[in-house]
Amino acid sequence: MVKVAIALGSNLGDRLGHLRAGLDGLVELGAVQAVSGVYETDPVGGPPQGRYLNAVVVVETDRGPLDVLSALLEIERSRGRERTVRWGPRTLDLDLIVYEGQRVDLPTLEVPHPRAHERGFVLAPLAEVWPEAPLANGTTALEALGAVRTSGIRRWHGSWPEETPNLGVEAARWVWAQLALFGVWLAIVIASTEPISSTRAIVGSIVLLAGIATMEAARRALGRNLTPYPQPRSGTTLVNRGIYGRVRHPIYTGVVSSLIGASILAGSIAGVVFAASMLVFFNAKASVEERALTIAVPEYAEYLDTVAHRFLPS
Ligand code: A4P
Ligand code: MG
Repeated sequence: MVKVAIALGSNLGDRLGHLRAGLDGLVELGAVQAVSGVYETDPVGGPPQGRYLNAVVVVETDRGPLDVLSALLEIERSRGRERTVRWGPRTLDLDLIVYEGQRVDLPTLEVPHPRAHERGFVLAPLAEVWPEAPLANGTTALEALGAVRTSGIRRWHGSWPEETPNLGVEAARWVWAQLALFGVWLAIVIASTEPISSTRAIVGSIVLLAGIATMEAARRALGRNLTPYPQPRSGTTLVNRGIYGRVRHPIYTGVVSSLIGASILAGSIAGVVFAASMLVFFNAKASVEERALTIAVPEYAEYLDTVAHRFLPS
């Protein structure tokens, strides 16, 4: 039995579904020894394309290297893999990274993989499950990982073969940070409140009510999908109806509008400025949320193209 490392990658369609199907196929090769966590990685090389999900699986097999390669190509084909552009987007890519104790240098197969030691998206998951894996440049996976850039690589929590990848403790940190910002806003408003004119009272009331109405419309459309965390609930479905057909994050629009309205009513200019600047925070939170949603609900990728704006319709 020989230990082999196989790298999995997908950036088209149901990325997680493709990785899971890849793993199911690899079980046929022998005994699965280890499965890395799932990593979301910025694309390297090729044309502009979406982010990848990458992982590495270690298998003990009695098959030869060429036999392993043909099994990998067969699994890729079963997931509708098409080769049109070099390093282009793909439903499923399976690369043989290491075949323990053997080097192969053929036109159809090079092992260890000739570029693995330069690529963070292979090294991060490989070092997790097989840090001593011997690479083409003579280093181990862990050594090579120390020498490459790892920005643009995010490890998701959870065991991806069974669970939806999640943000771990980061999800709760976003909610705590949001509560802290609400507290700061309130303290600012209390410290800077001034009497206001009747015109300002009307404007403030309109902005506050518009904010509340927006939040309510969003709450109704979301139903049981509603959560304060940037991590979707399990079983979340795509909501693209109602207000979600106009903007992707109407609750944040509603929150900020309500806080601005309340600040106007309190006569706090500083409160208005602080509430408006909270959009920077909500923009960052929405970006993490969208990454989590695109993994959990693959159709969200298309929704991102269809509904172009996060907070305000154009
Ligand atoms: N082939 C030769 N050696 C191998 C090997 N060790 N494993 C031959 C698998 N195949 C190997 O494969 C073309 C031919 O390479 C196969 O028919 C086989 O006979 P391919 O799958 O069309 O090529 P590829 O995988 O696109 O290219 P390459 O160069 O093996 O992969 P790279 O360099 O890893 O680039 N960015 C992110 N973030 N994540 C990714 O997963 N992947 C690539 C592919 C580019 N950018 C990426 C990712
Ligand atoms: Mg490949």
